This record gives sequence, structure tokens and C-alpha cells, in this order.
Amino acid sequence: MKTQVCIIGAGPAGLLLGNLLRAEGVDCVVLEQRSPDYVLSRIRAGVLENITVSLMERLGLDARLKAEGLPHDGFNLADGERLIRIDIGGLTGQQVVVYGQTEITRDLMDAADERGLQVIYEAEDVALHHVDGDAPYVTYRQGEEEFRVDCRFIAGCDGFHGPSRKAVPASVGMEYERVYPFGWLGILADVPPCNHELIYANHERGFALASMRSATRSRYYIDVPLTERIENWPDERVWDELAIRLGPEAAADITRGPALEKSIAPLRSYVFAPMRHGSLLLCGDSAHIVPPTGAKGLNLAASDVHYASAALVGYFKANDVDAVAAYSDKALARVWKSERFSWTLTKLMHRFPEDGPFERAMQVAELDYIASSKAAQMTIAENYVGLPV
Ligand code: RFL
Ligand code: PHB
Repeated sequence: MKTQVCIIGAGPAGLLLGNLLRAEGVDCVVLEQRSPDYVLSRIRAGVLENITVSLMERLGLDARLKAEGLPHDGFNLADGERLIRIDIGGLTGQQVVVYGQTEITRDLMDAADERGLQVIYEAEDVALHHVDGDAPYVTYRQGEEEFRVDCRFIAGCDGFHGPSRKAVPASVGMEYERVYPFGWLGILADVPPCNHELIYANHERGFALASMRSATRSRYYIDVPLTERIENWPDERVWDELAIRLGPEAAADITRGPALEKSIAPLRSYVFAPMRHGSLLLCGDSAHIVPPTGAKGLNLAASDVHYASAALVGYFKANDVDAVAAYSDKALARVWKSERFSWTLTKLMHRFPEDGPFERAMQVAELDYIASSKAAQMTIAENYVGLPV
């Protein structure tokens, strides 16, 4: 098979990029190792910045998002005694939208067929070749049959564990990494949320987050040591812990219910630079990971795709080589700012095992400062709604 862009991975990054390229008449194909059902079963992000919403709008795929998404004008930081509300609407004039990653993925998947975007699921042993030059190709297998896709560019949208980043020679790439000593245990349940806005809590027993997917579906998280096993957390234990960490006010409004999904995800900050090597462009989690505290991962994937699609369309429509060359610097400038925000919020809202009384005093002072300073709230708000692209 011959195409202009071979996209590896049908997560949000790959499906967004594929749909955007097809909308501009660029030929592309998406290779995904899993089945559509498996891709849709991953429960992940829930909060969308304007960049993500606007890309769905540009594609004309925002009907369900507009009908079912929940616009939020604010969120809360709980410090054990009070809720500190960050009025993102009042401070920035912008909102975020609560709409699950699963729903975005479903909307993009449903559109693929009718828009002529070929997505090949259950592609095994995907391998990248000759990314250094201008005639790269990708090989994969389905059952016993081997296939080859010749292309001009490869877009590595295959998440943190995919093969794309590993195709960049070690002598060229630089890894920046911070691994955290805890993970987030998440629970999804068909119960109404305890608050109409999100609550991020820093309690002496650890972090908690009250989030939602709709007026009838809640998503909650607590942090647990990395050594913790999900078998040790029957639903009731999770609900009990949430009630303590979120504080009495929120606890009074928690509705308990059986978990539809429950899992532990490790927390990591990671950046791989550069995000382009030869004919390979990396987008989304294949190039960077943020801890989920800032709700930035999916939104960063969307901003990468915004830059990558503009560069690739410029190349094929106007022979603009410079835009492709500039992709990595442009994307990384925004990535680093989101890394900074996610790291700062993670440090502020979690109890690190290595921290002593001084570090805890710094958290208390920081939260007190945020509660009393409009400037501090503004800094948080403008980062939370998403910095300009
Ligand atoms: P994905 O979603 O991991 O998709 C990559 C795709 O590539 C496929 N793949 C391969 N395909 C072919 N061959 C191979 N060898 C392959 N290897 C992998 C995979 O099967 C998959 O389909 O990466 P992408 O598209 O870059 O999207 C990134 C987002 O998924 C991620 O950043 C967010 O989910 C992060 N995240 C959040 N982001 C937000 O913006 N807001 C949030 O509120 C938020 N909450 C979260 C989160 C992530 C979480 N977890 C579980 C990590 C909450 C959690 C708990
Ligand atoms: C979620 O609803 O899954 C969610 C919300 C906010 C975050 C992380 C995850 O910061």
C-alpha cells in the first residue's frame, strides 16, 4: 500500500490527526494494534480544553460533545478545611468541558469510515523503517499475512509504549523523566457526582479527586502507593477512603454504587525531545506523559496534532518544508508549559513519602496564598483552561 502519511495508533491523537488530514485531502492510513472495542474500553481523560473542543468543531464532529458535554466555569481545591474555588470562567472568560475520552474516540471512530479514513485494527508487529530518509515505510502483520505501507511521513501516535519513539536513534533523542512514588486508583460508577464541579483534595491520608462524566456518572480517584494492588480495594473501601479524603461537606453528598471500572494508573512526568526525526513526527503520549493532576494529557495530544496537521497539510499543499522542520520546537514549547503546570499541581496536592514538616508547611502556605490571591488563582485558571496554541 502507498499513502502520504502512515499514522501509528488509533487513540485520540491518531484518530484526530487522521480525520484532520482527510478533511484537507491528504492521504493517510491508521494502524492500530488493538480492536475498536478494546480502544473504547480504556477509561481515561475527562476534561477538555478549548483546543480539543475546537478541533472537533473544525471537523464538524462536535454535535454530541455540544449536546452531552458539561461546560465547567470553575473547579475546587480542598485543603482539609475549606474549598478554594478557582473561578476559571470569571478569571479567563473561558470554560473547560467535561466529556470523556471514550466519547471523543467514539465520535472520531464513527466518522472515519464516512470520511474515507482507513483504520486498520489488530495490526500486529508494527515496525518503522528508514525514518531518517524521505521514503520511510511501515510493516505489520495480520494473522499470517505481512503488509507494507510506503509513505512520505510517519506520525507516531502510539502512546507511551508504542514502537515509534524507539525508532529514533538513542544518539539523537533526549529523555526527561520524573516517576512519582504513587499511582491513582480510579473508580467509575453510575451515580450522580457529589458536587457539580471537580474537587481536588489534599488530605493527610492522601490525594482525592471527585470528577464526573455526566449528571449520572461519576469518576473518582485516590492516590495509593505504587506497590498497592487493586484486589485490596473492594468498592466499599474506596468509597470509605474518598469520604474521608474529600472532607465532610463533599462526603455528605457522595452517592455510592458498584464500580463499572476500577484500576490503578502510575504517575509519571516524561518528555522526549526532539518530537520529529527525519520523516517521523511524534504526537501525544508517544512523546510525553504528564501526571493526570492538571488534566492535560489528552489536551496536549490535541495541540500536538493541531501543529502536526498544519505542518503536514502545508507540506503536501504548498511544498512548505519549513513547517515540518519547525514542528518539534513549536509543540515542545507548549508541552513544557503543561509539564510544568501538571508537576506543580501534583506537588501541591499530594503527600510525598519523602516530604517532611517543611515541605508540608510549604503546601499549606501555597494553598493559603492561592485562597487569598486573585493573581495566584489567575495563574492556575489560565493554565487549567489551556495556554494558547
Ligand atoms: P493513547 O490514548 O495511549 O493511544 C495510543 C494508541 O496507540 C496504540 N498502539 C499501537 N498501535 C499499533 N502498533 C503498536 N505497536 C501500538 N502500540 C500502541 C494503542 O493501542 C492506542 O490505541 O495515546 P494518545 O492518542 O497520545 O492520547 C493520549 C491520552 O490517551 C492521554 O494523554 C490521556 O488519557 C491522559 N489523561 C488525561 N488527559 C487529559 O487531557 N485530561 C484528563 O482529565 C486526563 N485524565 C488521563 C487521565 C490518563 C489516565 N491514565 C489511565 C493514564 C486520567 C487517567 C487515569
Ligand atoms: C477525570 O475525570 O478522569 C479526570 C478529571 C480531572 C483530572 C484527571 C482526570 O485532572
